[in-house]
Amino acid sequence: MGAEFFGDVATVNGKCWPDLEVARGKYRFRVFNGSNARFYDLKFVAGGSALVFHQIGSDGGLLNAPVRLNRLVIGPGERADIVLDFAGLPAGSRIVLRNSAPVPYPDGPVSVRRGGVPLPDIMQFTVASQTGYTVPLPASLRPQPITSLRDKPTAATRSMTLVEVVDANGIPVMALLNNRMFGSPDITAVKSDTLEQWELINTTVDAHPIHLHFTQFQVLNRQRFDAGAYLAATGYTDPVSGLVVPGQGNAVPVDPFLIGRPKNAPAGEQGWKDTVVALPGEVTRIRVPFGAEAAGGAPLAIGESFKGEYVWHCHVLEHEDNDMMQRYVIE
Ligand SMILES: [Cu+2]
Repeated sequence: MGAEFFGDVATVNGKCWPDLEVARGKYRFRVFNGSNARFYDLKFVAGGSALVFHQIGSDGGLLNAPVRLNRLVIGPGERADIVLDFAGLPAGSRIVLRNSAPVPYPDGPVSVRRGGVPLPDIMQFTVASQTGYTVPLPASLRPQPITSLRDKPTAATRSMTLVEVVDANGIPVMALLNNRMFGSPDITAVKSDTLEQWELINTTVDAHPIHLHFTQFQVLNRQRFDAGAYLAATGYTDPVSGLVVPGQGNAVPVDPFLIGRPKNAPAGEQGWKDTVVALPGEVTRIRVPFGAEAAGGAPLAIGESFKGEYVWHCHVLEHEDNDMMQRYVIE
């Protein structure tokens, strides 16, 4: 796959290190990570401390209620709507949007070849003297709460693996879903208007923001597992070299390899998502509706049902292009 490219400058709306003058009030920022490979761990730093802000939306719309945060981790392709209140800051205050995410995320460089430079400063806000929008945030953000898919019946639970292919020198050459190349005819078929649980089993050392086309899903939980033992059980690896052979073997259920207990998705992920970060050595469980009627008629983020081919892929550009993208078909 070659190493991911990590640039040494970030742009915000096309500008390098911009400064935004703000009134003393609330601002809604629609944050989208459009970087090819870089994750961000963001804080709004004023006078050495991180400001509290509220997340009000995820990829697919508003959350049920504002979520109080002082940092936001966002992977490529993910979105978050946040509200930051500058009302309590004196005119002339400067707030720097700072990033502390190691790259590759989450553990940083494993070799010079895979190194990424840190990118601590993203942009600045300067507080002006005039008063801005000071109306309090509503306690609830939706007329009806989001339909929880947690206890809805599922038509299938699928083991979906994230796999890295390295050469004999340990240099990454490819990343794959279910150990299949993009052109493989061996794709997942789902039934229209059904709910499925996909278990994103990340056997690699990197985090992957996994994006499904067509639908908006919910993140159920994450749980650690023994990646080495799991990989051995899939038949993905050559028994002599120990290297993953693309196209070989099949995903198996991760249950016998689980470690510890599942962790529920954090509050900022308790909304509609179409991109979810699958951390290394973890299974990330998502509940995916494949059509508007997938939860017995309860309202979903998607309002239509379609059949045909869609794709799911990692949102790290160097991964999806080489070759971490698969078709799936809704029948
Ligand atoms: Cu990836």
